[in-house]
Amino acid sequence: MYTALINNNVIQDPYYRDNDLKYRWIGRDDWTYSRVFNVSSEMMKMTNVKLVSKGLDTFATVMINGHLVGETDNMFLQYVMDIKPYIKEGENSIRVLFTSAVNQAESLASNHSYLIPPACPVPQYKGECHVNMIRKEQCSFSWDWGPSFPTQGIWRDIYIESFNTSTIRYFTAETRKEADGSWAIDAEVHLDVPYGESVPGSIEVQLDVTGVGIKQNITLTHENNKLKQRMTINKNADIREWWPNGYGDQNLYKLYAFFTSVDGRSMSAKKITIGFKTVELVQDYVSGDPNQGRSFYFKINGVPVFLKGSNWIPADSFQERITKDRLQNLLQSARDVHMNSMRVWGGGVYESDEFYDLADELGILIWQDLMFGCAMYPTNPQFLSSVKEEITQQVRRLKSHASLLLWSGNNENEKALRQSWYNTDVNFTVYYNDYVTLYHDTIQPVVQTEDTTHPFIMSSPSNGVQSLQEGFVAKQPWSELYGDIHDYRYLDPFFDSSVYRVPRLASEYGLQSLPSYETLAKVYAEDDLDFWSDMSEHRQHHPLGNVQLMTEVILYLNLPNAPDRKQRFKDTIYVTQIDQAVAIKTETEHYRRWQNRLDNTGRGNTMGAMYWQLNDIWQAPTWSSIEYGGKWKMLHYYAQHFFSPMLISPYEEDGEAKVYICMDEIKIHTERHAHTHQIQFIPTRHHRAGFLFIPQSQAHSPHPGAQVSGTLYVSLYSWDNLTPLHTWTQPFQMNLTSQLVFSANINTMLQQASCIRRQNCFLYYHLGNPQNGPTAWQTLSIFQSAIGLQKAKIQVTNIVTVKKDQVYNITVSTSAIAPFVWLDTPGVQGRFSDNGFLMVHSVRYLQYFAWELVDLKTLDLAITVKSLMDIYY
Ligand code: BMA
Repeated sequence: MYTALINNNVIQDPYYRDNDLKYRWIGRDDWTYSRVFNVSSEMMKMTNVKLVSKGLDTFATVMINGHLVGETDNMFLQYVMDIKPYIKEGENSIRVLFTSAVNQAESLASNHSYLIPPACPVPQYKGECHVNMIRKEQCSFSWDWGPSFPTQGIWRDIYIESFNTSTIRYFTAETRKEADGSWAIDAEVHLDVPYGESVPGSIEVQLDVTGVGIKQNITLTHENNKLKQRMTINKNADIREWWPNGYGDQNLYKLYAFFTSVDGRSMSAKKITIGFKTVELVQDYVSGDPNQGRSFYFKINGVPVFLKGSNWIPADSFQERITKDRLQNLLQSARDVHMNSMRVWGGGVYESDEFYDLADELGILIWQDLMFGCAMYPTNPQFLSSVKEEITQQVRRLKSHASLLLWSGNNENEKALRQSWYNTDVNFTVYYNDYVTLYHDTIQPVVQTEDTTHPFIMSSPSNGVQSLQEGFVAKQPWSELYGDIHDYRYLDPFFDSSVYRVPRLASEYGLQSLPSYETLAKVYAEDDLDFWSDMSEHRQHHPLGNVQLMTEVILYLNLPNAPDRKQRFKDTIYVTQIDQAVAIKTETEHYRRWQNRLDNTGRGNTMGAMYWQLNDIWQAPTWSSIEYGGKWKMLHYYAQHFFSPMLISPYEEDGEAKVYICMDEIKIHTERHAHTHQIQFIPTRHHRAGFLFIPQSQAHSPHPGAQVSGTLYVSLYSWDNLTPLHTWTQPFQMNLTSQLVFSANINTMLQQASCIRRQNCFLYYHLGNPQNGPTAWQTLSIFQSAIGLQKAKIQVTNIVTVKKDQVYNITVSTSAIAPFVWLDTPGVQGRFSDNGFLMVHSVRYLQYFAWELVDLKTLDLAITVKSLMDIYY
């Protein structure tokens, strides 16, 4: 109803300033939608006429021509209502009367015999209470990165459907690899057959590959309304596997289902897109000692995949504004920085079909949370039956997607219960029983009956099978030895990898930053554009968030001191983005380095790094790497490097500079007609710079990588000179996906290079050509104490069109070493090939990719550039 009010000029942009507070009344009021529609005589002749609502948010009464046809209370359900008795040929009316979700939640809470906590969000969220009592997007009542807009309305398609005796309601498929290497499809066709009907007919399922299909005669009744059929596929058929981004192609196939009744009165068809892949969640003991815990990693088509990804939140408070273009831009941005996975977080919504279609096409594995997050939930019969229906429908809708990786029962509720975040310890048993009733007794059986190919975990974070063994709520669901972890540290030296934990898989970790000035200026008034303004405080929902942000800055950098207030705000935004980028880079690389190592307590074999959070719901300080509107923060550019298939990862330990190389881009060639497929490495763009590739040996467990040899160049620079003081070379040979290739005492290196002290120098690494191969750099002190940095004069010296109005080559030059070179194009939408980088050469060649057509002159005028020393006056 907010967008309806915007479109009718009743309200302003709800995102503007503190309009979220001014418009509180909207969510507390009731809203009714009505219209007239026509019914044709053909439709009237059909035996069944139904109103199908793919999404009503949330408490609605549906009236047709003044008759009640149905009531709803779950935003995530599809409702099918019989309207035949109430319609007539010609003009009809429909009214959908919504009641306030805020009021409903309130009254459900007050009628419940005990408190289901948390009652309300913390005051900083400026939100509404008791959202856990209702089946609605949990963050629509506010979150620590988002406003409270408790929407009401018709948020997905609504239409009238007519048929005679039956129609296909759900069509799903599971792909399965047989022992002999051939594929099979388990197809399921569910039909809607009214009581009392008995419909003889046939169901046909057909793959868009010649010769793969089945036809089955069946007599349908209300009780016997589905066909479940295995289709085996001849080994010679042209079937190619679906792979996540970086591991091979995203081969997709169309699967069709047709129903035809013998009397010809009913015909129905549905199409889905599927991919051939297998998923295995491996949870084996990591050593002979069971106290050292279990692994937690995924094999896709038998290949262990290190999950490189992030967390997805709803892309807007108003779901109807999320267009396919916006989804495409966000998911393409994820793919462009080498992500192979994404977690659809449990406090939002089960995303749209378009979202999962894009994930299929782009090779993004989806870790699908069920929509329960950061709360306890009720277990009264009405709630449970609604949940059961919700999970059934959503699993049927999503399970056939090639991109689906995993079902996960909830976000952080196991950990919250164990640590009594919401004071549940006052009556632990009650809340524990509710937990087990909901996730173990109700949800798990539904997921596992409806989908036999994708793994299910009860919570994230959890200890996986160990949580189950410990009664579904582990003693330490945050353990490094089992399952996944969520880990946040706001006051640690984020640039030092020794502060981070060594888990099996990190599915959440993050740090905040501010979005760009350009993005904030759209919703801030002139006077708000200051880090310490009331508006900046208003939009910071994370308690003490802004103070933490400043504390983090002074751990690493000097504060910007521009005399001009606006400039200082711009520079402050820039430093928060630097911190966030450096922190998440440090932590992610730390996880990648632990891929093939175990320490003597059993920690290690880390197989996933999914930072919090990819996208934003509005313009505010948050953990996102992409701003509301799509603009990349510095972190997103950094992700391109720290998720690179070929990573040079330096860090310091015990006075030594240590360098790992991590590799995981494996190109798979499937021999089309062979019984087994062969895995080979082929050179990719990074690898042309003088690498020798040797066929992989599968012998190295658990995560075999390439055998690659090459040379690492290690240069020591002083901050005041573009020519390195000294360069060492280190030949290496990789046998694993992640391996230590260089280690040297820093003091010795400083001596050899004749650098006076750490503060004056830094290390720079590359393999082959530093303009297009992987590079890395490592400071030897924090920037506050760095000596010798000059105010670099950086210029864009040349812009050349590559593709008219869309792609440009850009040359940047510098007069001195420049950290965190930041190019921006205020007013023009697009991205650079790289940004936020350290400039160690006098020239750097980049590309600009425009997201809307822009001519050369406009782009040239728009480009701004700055680097670290520019913020000090
Ligand atoms: C985790 C998430 C979110 C939250 C984020 C940042 O707890 O699951 O609930 O937004 O951390 O605080």
